[in-house]
Amino acid sequence: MKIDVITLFPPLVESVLAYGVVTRAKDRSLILQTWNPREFAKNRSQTVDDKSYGGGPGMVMKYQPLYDCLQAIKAQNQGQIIYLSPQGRLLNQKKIIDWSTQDSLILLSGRYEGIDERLIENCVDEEWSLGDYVISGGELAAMVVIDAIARLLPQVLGNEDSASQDSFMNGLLDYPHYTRPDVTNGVKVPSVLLEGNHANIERWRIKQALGRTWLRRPELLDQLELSKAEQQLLDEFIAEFNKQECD
Ligand code: 9D3
Repeated sequence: MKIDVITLFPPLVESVLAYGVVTRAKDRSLILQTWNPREFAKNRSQTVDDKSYGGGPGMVMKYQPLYDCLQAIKAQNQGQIIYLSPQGRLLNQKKIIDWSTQDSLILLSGRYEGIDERLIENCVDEEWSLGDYVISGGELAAMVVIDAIARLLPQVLGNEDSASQDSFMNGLLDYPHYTRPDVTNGVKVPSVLLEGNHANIERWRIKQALGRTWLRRPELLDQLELSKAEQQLLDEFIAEFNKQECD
């Protein structure tokens, strides 16, 4: 997969390749290329921003350098143009999975107050946000997208990895995890995990995943169609939770 990123800070976006899953981007046939719109600015000072029509604080990214940069990319990448912005739809794993199956993508990272609206109307296919909080530009958002996609790409060589067992792959939060020792500061690991009965362990994990989703992210449950067995495990969790509350 090829990902082209338009950014005023190429080294920032490229630093996503320095750690973790994306380090081995090549093993996952991921090719990352950054493009600086400043190199497409026509005036001598290579200006990429200007004042906002209508006034007010903050600068806006100019149309022309971004447009010319996009035309150069489009000569070699026909993928969707994704603008990362606070005005976008809330990004989710379903969208990441969709993107991970594409041959190529173009990510557009904004700075300042954002980009000239006409570029969004003319050139942008989709606009996506990380969430309802403010970061200072689209680069970190692009890096999040790159990381999330990279870990889903099949490794050309090497071990099967855990991505397919992910939390969110099934629409639920993950169950709790424990490792040695079996007691820390007097707190024991749940005994079912030490007993070696794999059917019981699986049931406990599903129950915890359902229960934690019910407690912390109930809106995720609304989007799911639980099986009879899952509904029963959740009912057990809720009953035990309510009992605990009364104690
Ligand atoms: C005057 C209002 N502006 C500052 C509070 C709005 C604003 C402009 C540009 C807020 C943030 C940004 C830069 N943010 C991004 O480019 C961005 C982002 C984000 O801030 N939050 C969540 N997801 C994303 S994706 C890109």
